[in-house]
Amino acid sequence: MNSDAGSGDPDTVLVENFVRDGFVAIRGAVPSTIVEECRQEIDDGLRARGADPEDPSTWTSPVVRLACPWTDAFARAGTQPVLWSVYDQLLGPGRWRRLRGVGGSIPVRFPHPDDPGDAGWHFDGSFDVGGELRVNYSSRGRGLLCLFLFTDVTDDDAPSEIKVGSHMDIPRLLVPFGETGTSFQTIQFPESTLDRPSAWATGSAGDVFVCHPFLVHSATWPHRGTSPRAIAQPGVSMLEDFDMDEPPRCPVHQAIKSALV
Ligand SMILES: O=C(O)CCC(=O)C(=O)O
Repeated sequence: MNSDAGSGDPDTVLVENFVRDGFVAIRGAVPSTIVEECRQEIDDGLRARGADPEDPSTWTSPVVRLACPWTDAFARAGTQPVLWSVYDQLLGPGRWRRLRGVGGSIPVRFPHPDDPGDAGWHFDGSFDVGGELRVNYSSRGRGLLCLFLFTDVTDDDAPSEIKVGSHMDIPRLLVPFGETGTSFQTIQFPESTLDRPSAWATGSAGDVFVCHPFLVHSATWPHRGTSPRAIAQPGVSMLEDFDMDEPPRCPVHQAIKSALV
């Protein structure tokens, strides 16, 4: 399964694929020179944590999670016009928070036999209540999840696994929790969601998977490749929340509303 652009008007295909599958892969979104600068900084961050990307003898843990640096290189990565244009298409111009960076965390996964302890089906929390990350049926605060590949990722390199179309199952699961929502960690997914086909976030460094905030995904293990895998996974925040009593104003809103019909 994939959501790469197909034939037809590219913008229409992108939106159709996104609403159907819950994600689109924007290949080559970040130019390789910028990826390389970001990678140097990721490598520095790993060395500071005792894991030298060039020295397998230091890969003593299956995952090292770095905070994504707020540097010029990551600002250039996160502000690529092709990405901002996709965010405009999916969320509406002027309705999302323009960050001068990528943000979020970068789980770097290493060839290693152990369970990393953080692989499990989930979608990401969207708003904070007293230190608890919560989610509600209108995706308060969160417009998108993005997966920025900062290394090439093959099937062997512990790619993130995505349940295709799972974003359509979530609004109904969340309705009973009302506006206040619930902790994102307490959601139990029905078998029908976990039986959905999988796609894997594989591709080249610089590719970005732009995902619906309700897309169910998981880390995978073990990493069977030969070098560390780095995928940043920031959210795109909303300036104005989706109003479920109003007609849909963008494809993310449209998908949530149609899942509630
Ligand atoms: O590292 C990955 O492949 C995904 C991790 C993830 O989804 C998370 O930490 O929320």
